[in-house]
Amino acid sequence: MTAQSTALRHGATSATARGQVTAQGQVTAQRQVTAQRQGQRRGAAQHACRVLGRLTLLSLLSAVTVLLAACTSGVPGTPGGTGVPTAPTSTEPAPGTPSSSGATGVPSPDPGAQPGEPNTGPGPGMAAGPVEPTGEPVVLASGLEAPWSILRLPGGGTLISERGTARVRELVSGGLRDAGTVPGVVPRGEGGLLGLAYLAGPTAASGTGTGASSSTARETGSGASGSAASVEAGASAGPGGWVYAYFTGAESNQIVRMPLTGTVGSLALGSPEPVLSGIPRAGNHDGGRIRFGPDGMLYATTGDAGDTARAQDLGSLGGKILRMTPTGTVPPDNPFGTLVYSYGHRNPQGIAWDSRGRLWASEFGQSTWDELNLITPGADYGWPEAEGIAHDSRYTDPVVQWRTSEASPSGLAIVGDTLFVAALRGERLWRVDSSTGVATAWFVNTFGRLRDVVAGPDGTLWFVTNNTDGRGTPAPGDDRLYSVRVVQTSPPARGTRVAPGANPPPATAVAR
Ligand SMILES: [Ca+2]
Repeated sequence: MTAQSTALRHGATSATARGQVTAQGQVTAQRQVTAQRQGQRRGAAQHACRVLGRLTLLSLLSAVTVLLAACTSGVPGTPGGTGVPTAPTSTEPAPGTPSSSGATGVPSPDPGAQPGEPNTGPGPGMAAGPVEPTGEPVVLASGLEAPWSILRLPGGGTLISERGTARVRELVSGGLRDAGTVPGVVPRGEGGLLGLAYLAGPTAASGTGTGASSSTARETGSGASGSAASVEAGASAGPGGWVYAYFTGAESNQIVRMPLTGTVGSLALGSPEPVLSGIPRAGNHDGGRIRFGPDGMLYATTGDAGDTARAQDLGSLGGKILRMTPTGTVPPDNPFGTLVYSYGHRNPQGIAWDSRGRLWASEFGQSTWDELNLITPGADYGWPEAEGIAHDSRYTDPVVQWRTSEASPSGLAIVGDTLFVAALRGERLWRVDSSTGVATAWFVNTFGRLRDVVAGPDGTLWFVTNNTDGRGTPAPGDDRLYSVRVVQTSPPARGTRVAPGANPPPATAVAR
């Protein structure tokens, strides 16, 4: 909405400017004709002043002095003093002036940020504003084994991680193929190959760019959106860049990155290089979502790995949201001078930014409340002292909380400014209006456990089931990747609208 209205304002300003240019051009032409007729090369102001001067000589001598004095204040030779009436000064805000619309009263951690990934923001042809699913989801792929993360590449192509097999599958026409297997993955419990992220930029292995060493990506990597153009320009040679993976290794949870080689339809992964290790691992609470922010930094959600004290320990990488450079170093503006961006988390597994650059995260609660949090740097989200909304000034409360039986929220996507949360135990897709905090449930008990959700192409939303992870009841062909269309929500039904077709009526979550 803000971007659109800003664009409209700029468009109107440009139109006004063009009108001024046209008017000035006409006046200039008239002036030239007059000058030719008189055989003189002088400006319109001079001419006008002379005419006025002649008139006054024939009539009122006392008025002559006043009029000529006024004319001489704008004679040719003075910069800008052409005698053409000056257009009124525009009262429109300058480009880049923030709009006051859409405010929720929550400060932005990065007001100057722009949406960073291709799967944020409304799809092509879709107006800004709240959106919701419409129609029946269609199957894009089946036969996945405990899929965990859907990664849509900016220039086309989709990769999906499998938790237990450590494979990265590529979505191709008619099914799936293997793009590679991440070495060193030691699956156990909730651990295994988890989140994927993408960074455009030159790598030694991909052969893109100028063939610079892999460390060059540190300087050139500026987030997915900033590099999308270079990806498209090199589409014939393949997307190149890096695929990042968060996985459970023998000793710890870790993040590596692998050069992405090949072209869409035959993508492959090169040898991994380490980005970060030492994140506590366990059978449960391994976090695992990674994503590049609009600031070009890599964010990772980590769990407490079964030791609740880690969440409040600023010296531990567990129970945190981490922020790092593309090579895993500490950005100079992190709140504690470490990789810790926020703390007091139990097991966050979803992360996404809205159009204002605000970071949202989904989090598994213990036994009472699951959470959707708005993340600000340095804030304490309460675990293990608080679960859900605590009204304790020491902790930042969630914006939305759900009963754990209705959620167990993993992947998080933002389309426009509408949030979608993939719920495992709740077996549904939660839709949250970021401006009101109202949550509605979709596809309840329809497709089983949902692990991840991302914005798809052309006004669609993609989500993947997670029925083969040992905790679900897989149907033949599970797990599946689905696509469903999203459309603008029709007011005033927002938040209470019932999905069409066979979808069960949505339930409203407890929202603050
Ligand atoms: Ca909390």
